[in-house]
Amino acid sequence: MPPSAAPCKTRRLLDFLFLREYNKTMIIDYQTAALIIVDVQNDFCPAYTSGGKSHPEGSLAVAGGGEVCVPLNAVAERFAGRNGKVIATQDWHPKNHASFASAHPGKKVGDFIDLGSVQSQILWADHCIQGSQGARFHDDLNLDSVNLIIRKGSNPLLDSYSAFFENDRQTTTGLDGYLKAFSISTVFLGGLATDYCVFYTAMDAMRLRYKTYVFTDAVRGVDYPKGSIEQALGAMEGAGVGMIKTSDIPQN
Ligand code: VGL
Ligand code: ZN
Repeated sequence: MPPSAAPCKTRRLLDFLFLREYNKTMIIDYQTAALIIVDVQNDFCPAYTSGGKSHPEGSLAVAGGGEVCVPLNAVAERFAGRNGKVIATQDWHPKNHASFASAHPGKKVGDFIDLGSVQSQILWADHCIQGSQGARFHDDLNLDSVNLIIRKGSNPLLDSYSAFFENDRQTTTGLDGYLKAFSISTVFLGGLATDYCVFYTAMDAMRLRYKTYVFTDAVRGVDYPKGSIEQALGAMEGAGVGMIKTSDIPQN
């Protein structure tokens, strides 16, 4: 359940005063904050060349997917330099995963099905298959600052959009335990895709009572069904997620 409206309003007012009045400089306690980089993987990115190596378009490419690398690298370096935690997630499906249209004869990409406890699971093109090139992180994402990699979506029968829980909303990925073990109470999110894995991660973070921010310049979305990016951004904001830019993080 999202927290009640009152704290959200207060929170938005505080963010407003804080970000505007203090010249958009956030003060971050890196001991209690973590950066979560969601699914910046080849299959979610258009074709690109990096270090002389060309990569084909990913099977579930989102427009501008690779563009999140530069701003996220900058924030990750900042966190790592202050001994803050940086977590990266990886969609990591077995072949024939239940979220693939190919696993359901007669169904096609974009169809919806009921999947056990999960109603209206969208069927995707095969993507992020364990060990494949498409499942690897984008080559321009700097992993040097990353403390922990969480792989999700490995249950062949269940999808996992959120970095915290599988789509049954109950099975943990272990991320909440990790963050709690380090007394982390604030999370900053960026990555792919705005309307799926970033959205579900942000909503779960709120449900788990983390103070939650999304970097609007460091996310890109699928926008299927049409309008789902706008809807996801609106729902996150309505739930009290702070919408900020990576440039709001002080770089000095
Ligand atoms: C994602 C669709 C299917 C995501 C993962 O990372 O947003 N979207 N699997
Ligand atoms: Zn997936």
